[in-house]
Amino acid sequence: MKNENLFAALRAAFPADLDAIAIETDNGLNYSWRDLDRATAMLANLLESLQLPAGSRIAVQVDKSVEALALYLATLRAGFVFLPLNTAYQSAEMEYFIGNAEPAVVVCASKNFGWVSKIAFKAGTRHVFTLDDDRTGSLLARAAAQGPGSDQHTVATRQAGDLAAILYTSGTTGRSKGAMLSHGNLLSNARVLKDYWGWRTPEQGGDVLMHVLPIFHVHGLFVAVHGALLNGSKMLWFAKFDPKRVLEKLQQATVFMGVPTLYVRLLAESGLNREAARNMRLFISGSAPLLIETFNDWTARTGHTILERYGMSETTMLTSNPCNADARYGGLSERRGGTVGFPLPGVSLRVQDDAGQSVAVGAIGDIQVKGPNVFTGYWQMPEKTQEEFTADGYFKTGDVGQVDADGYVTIVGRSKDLIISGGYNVYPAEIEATINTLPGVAESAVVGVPDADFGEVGVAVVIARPGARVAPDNILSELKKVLANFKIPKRCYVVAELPRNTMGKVQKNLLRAQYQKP
Ligand code: MLC
Ligand code: AMP
Repeated sequence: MKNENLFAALRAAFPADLDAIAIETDNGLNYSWRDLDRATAMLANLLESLQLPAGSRIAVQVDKSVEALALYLATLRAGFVFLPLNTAYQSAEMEYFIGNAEPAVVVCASKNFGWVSKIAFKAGTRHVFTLDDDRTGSLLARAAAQGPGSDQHTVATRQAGDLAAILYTSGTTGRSKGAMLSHGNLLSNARVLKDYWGWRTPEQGGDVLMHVLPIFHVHGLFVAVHGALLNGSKMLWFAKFDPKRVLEKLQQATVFMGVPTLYVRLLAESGLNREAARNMRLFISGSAPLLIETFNDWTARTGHTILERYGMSETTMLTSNPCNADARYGGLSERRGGTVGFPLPGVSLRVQDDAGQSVAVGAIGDIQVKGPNVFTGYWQMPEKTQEEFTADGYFKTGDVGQVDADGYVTIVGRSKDLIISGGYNVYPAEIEATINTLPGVAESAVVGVPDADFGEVGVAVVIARPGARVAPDNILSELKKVLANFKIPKRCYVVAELPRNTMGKVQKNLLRAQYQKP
């Protein structure tokens, strides 16, 4: 039987010289391709030795490190299902994810072992390991203790439809949903992007990816990592985004991927100029709207045109501005600011009105997509899955947009009530529900307002119960105790009433306009 395991394809793309450097870290460590092969083999052997049931989830909440990346690759290699979790998640959030996904293995930072293991064991998890960003922790100790031969491992055979990863995305109502992505979803998208973004072969001079994003979301984990590995390209690995460090090393890179906030922060550095970017081939932006000013300023300062693309956890990448001339669109090669480019090869994208009819060219409607990259459904939520697909199999993205006569897609808004802050999704419904449990609070509304750094940030507007005294600062400090830090509204107001329409629904557009400026 053909092995359609994503790791098998990534491993096959390793260069012939396994002693060449695959990853160079920000703190001066070099990992060869052989190191990656051995580390993933050892971790895959460890996972297999645990005698886990088929399809077991391996939930991981650890700081970014090459070993954390190896754990992801080892999970694929052994044929289990990877479940990455944002390091900002706090205990109530973790309790939900672990309770919902019922992972067989949980890996966490040793500083969090106490509370994470308590949650995990309560949820029936059999194994909890630790992994720290300084190459320590019980996971690596156990892997190292396996003895001779443990650095050899035959990649588990998996079919394209088998599950490779679950990514939790918050819901506009209710709790987060786990998007199930298969080996085929991830590999098909990685192959399309390798071609579409013109990753260079060694004969063409090769590429070097500067990797600065977290590895618990689609952008850093799939788009960036798969891109480099499938091309056998070296990565310059940064544990955290630091614009000064990026500029120091930029001349050693050819490809950079970031959310718009990273571009805004780099533009604030005087060292960003043509010279710093002279060896670069491609700057890619996504996960949130890139302002046209950022797009234009970048070109003026570096001489490079940012390539903006659009994707989601449920679908990985959907559209992209062209890297080279796109024969499907009359040979157009222009990267148009404010647009997210063309549907990627293999992706069908349509824009529909409320009646379920496709709209005219240039008209605005709901973006729906279909393709080999589109996820298989939400983990144990068949009804939610059904709700999000049309009868003819298109996924409803919740994004609102238009396609122009040349084929460029523009996202103009969202039908889902969602704030995207610095590339992270924040769901007002979740924040409002948490605020509403606080003493003295009658009701609340959270809206997104423009922000120069994060693109958009949350603002909370709260109504107190009759006779209760509620202080905005207290609300924010209470939220900090239970929610990931990036979800905390940047401002909070306590007011007498919320604007409502005739149906009694809060008019968030009015709140957005009113609280746009501090
Ligand atoms: C950090 N903070 C944020 C924030 N990140 N606030 C709002 N939005 C954010 N994104 C706040 C913290 O709460 C904290 O506040 C303070 O900033 C400092 O925290 P930090 O962790 O030191 O921040 P920093 O390192 O500066 O992080 C900023 C960032 C980071 C932009 C580098 O947010 C980031 O890496 N974003 C990328 C997210 C990403 O990879 N998205 C891809 C999703 S995939 P306080 O008050 O506690 O001090 C996807 C699909 C697709 O969407 O298409 O790609
Ligand atoms: P996530 O659920 O974290 O995967 O976020 C996916 C959402 O991010 C999409 O549905 C879009 O709303 C948004 N998004 C991703 N890329 C872009 C982009 N280039 N421009 C605007 N929005 C984007």
